[in-house]
Amino acid sequence: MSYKRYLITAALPYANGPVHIGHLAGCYLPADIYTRYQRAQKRDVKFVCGSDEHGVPITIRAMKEGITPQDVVDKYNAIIKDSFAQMGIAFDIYSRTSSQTHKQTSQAFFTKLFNDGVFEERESEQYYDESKEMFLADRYIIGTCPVCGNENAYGDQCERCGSALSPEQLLNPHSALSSAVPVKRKTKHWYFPLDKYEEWLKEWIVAGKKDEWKPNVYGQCKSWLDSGLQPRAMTRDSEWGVPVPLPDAKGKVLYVWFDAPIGYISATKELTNQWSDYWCSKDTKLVHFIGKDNIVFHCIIFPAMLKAHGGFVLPENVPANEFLNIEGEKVSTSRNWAVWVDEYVKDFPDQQDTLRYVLCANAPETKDNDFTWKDFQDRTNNELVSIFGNFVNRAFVLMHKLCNGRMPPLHKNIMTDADRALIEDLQKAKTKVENCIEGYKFRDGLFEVVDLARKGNKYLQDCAPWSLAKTPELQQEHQQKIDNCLHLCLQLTANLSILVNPFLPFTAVKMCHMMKVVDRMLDWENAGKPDLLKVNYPLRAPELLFRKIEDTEVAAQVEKLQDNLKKSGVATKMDSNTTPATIAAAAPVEAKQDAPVAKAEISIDDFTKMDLRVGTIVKAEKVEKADKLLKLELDMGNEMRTVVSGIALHFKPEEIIGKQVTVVANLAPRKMRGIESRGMILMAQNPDGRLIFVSPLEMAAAGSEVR
Ligand code: B3M
Ligand code: ZN
Repeated sequence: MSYKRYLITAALPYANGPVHIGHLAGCYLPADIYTRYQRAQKRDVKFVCGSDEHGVPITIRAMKEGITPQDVVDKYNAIIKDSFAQMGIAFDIYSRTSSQTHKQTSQAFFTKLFNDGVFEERESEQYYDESKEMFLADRYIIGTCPVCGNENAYGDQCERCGSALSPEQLLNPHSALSSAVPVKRKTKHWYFPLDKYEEWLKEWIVAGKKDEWKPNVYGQCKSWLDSGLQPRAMTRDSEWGVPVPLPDAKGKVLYVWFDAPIGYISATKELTNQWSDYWCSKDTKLVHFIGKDNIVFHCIIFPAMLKAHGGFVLPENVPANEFLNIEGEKVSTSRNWAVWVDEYVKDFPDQQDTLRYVLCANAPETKDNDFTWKDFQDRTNNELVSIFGNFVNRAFVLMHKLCNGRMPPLHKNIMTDADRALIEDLQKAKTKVENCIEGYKFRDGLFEVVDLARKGNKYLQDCAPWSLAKTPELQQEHQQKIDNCLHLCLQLTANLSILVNPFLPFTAVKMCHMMKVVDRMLDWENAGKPDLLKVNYPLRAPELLFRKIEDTEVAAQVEKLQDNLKKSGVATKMDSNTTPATIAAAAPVEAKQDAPVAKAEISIDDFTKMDLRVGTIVKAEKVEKADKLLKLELDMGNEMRTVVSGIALHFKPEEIIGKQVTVVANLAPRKMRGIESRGMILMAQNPDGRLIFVSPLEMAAAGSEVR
């Protein structure tokens, strides 16, 4: 189906800290690549984003820094906005949810649902600080962790042992604001009846979207839908947020996940008077780029809100990336284990495209990935510099040397098969890159571009025009061949600039400058043409597109990470002295996922009956007419085994090849869909329903016993 307009959103970052490269890789860079490509296609596109300035994360940060929430959002909004601008993330608007437009828009949205009788009013018991006269969010309750004894555990989590907690589980609970012992108080909130939208969501997602949406996104939605949806409170007791627009709602604000996604609408309103063309028309393709921790809000809650309101377009796709770890460890802002974008641009001035390249080439598109500074160096030096940069540079230098600095002609009568093959590669690359970007496979798209440069390098190496020009006589004799080679290399360069533009926009602009062409040449329709540069046109001297990353730079960055970690000392206690007389957003208690039920005791003999082994997945394929099942071939060391496993909604066959799994090897064989399954693979299941491989931490020999 073709669309008249594109509305592209990127998750609104909380203005409670700077953005790190995990944010870029997860959401903003893919969204920017996609948008730049659509713009180059001359499509009507709007790219909106802004700071998420409400909610507990903001008030917590205010408390930590001893400043007001307003100070917090003013400070970080400016830093974040600047980081994006520096990295070339080209939003049409970067707004803030503290804007007047947003207040009006989100209140009007709430009022419409209220007037239509959508909400259910409910009373619940919440922790309350009597001395501060306010309800307390879970984060504002501190006590002793029942698991590890840490005396400074929060009401939602212990940061020492990582246990997820509820305030009721804390021993000796007290308020982080006053040290008072909190009491329970009744409070009223407005709940959105998600349960009533379950059927509709199933129809829309399960019946409608499963082939389009990424498996990780679809899988999470499916597991939420399968476990049944509950009404969810859309208001909170707090002074920080959008006030609930009802007469009997003093001290209550909209839940941050109610107002934040409406922020996409508010931002579009601020951008253009024609905002409703984008939001309220079926011709719009709405795409939400997000990180994986935001899936349920964008795929279930916000669409249900839009549906309840009526009149709005629903997202066509919600591409969510997984997480990017740093040097083998999860990003942690409290431990300061992160690479901050504002620091990167200071440490590596004018190297934005280098980071864009590495983050895209290593994007966590299908699984969590790892960023290491060594890999940053390797990819930059071995791919960007050696392949892409080197090709462009050589083509320009040789053209200046052997063709008087002008675009040489193409002598058709002496064209070789290699010449024709290069033209064909250049023509094919357009469609390949296009398909990748349209399918949200940005890594693959980027590899196609680099691959084209690689082909250019090989072609140039094989023609070796320098060897045809060893002496003036020789050169004269071979000038036509030399012309052809450099003509094609330069046309290829022009094509590379168009194809690379969505990914590395700074580089594309530099290349246009060298070729003395206007930016319009970067229009996507020009890709695939072998005659973009005019014959005899004088071209500029080459500029350095990329530079090598030195070992010392890598070492300095690794050291910086370690230093930050040491300096952070991990904040375990909220300092109540620095607490401004501020706000605590008290979240109504939401049903926590039940812990798995413990099973009856077994003897050691029971255990040793099990034959557990490590298997390596060598083949995986879908089982026909069974959308949950994958047929796996496992290398068990001394034999191959077929195992049928119910993991197809969670993993794509191609992404699990090579993974090691723990196998219950002596389970009685069982026929499933006519296939004999010999054994079972073990998986961990997260509370959110996600499945995680239970694999050895290092590669083990296939068939190794697990004891
Ligand atoms: N601020 C969460 C986050 O930054 C949240 C996203 C809002 S998108 C409407 O991860
Ligand atoms: Zn603990």
